Amino acid sequence: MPTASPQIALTYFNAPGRAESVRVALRLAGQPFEDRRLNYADFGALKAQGALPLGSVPLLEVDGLVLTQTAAMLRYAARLGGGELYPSDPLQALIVDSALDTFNDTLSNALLPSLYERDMEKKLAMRVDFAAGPLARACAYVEGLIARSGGPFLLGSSLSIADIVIALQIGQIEAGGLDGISPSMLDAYPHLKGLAAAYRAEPRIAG
Ligand SMILES: N[C@@H](CCC(=O)N[C@@H](CS)C(=O)NCC(=O)O)C(=O)O
Repeated sequence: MPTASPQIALTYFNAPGRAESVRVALRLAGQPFEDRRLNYADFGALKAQGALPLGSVPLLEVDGLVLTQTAAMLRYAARLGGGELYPSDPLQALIVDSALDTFNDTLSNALLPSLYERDMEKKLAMRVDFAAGPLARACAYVEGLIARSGGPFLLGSSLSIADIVIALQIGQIEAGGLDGISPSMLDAYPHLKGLAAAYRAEPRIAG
């Protein structure tokens, strides 16, 4: 049975990747957690031992129970923090989940093969396809959702778990962190750039 103050450990690579949003959401919830960071050898060893239920990370261990799926972890962190980061209204929650899955699931999975590609020429060719296809579609879709609310965040003035995921990924592109993806491609998406800027300026993030 869960306790009032759960013992939590988050396991991921020593990188932002999929886990950074969960780290941020747990911090915003005021929830202490052990931040377990793996190198590739550690990851391989855990996988070989069968310690990763789906063969992947992040993992969230709550009072000894090992769970997977980033989006579920984010919703859990939001509930631990009193629900501020996840709306109770069904339609608002649907919008948050839809944008969250678009960036955390669809986009991350589409990017993954090029992250693993070692041949730079092939990697850059994959990135051209990624930018023109999944990235452009995801950006246009979420741009429209932010425009609908008036921004700066997905639902307007209040930060949600989807904003954390989107802002971290847009921030990576703005910083030139993805080979072959020019930060200037974001000029077509002023609301996404505005969301990332508002996230960085948010006192709970910036402070
Ligand atoms: N649906 C899962 C996907 C997790 C996932 O694909 N994790 C990647 C790292 S970002 C991984 O562990 N890849 C290594 C592998 O599959 O061998 C989630 O959202 O947490």
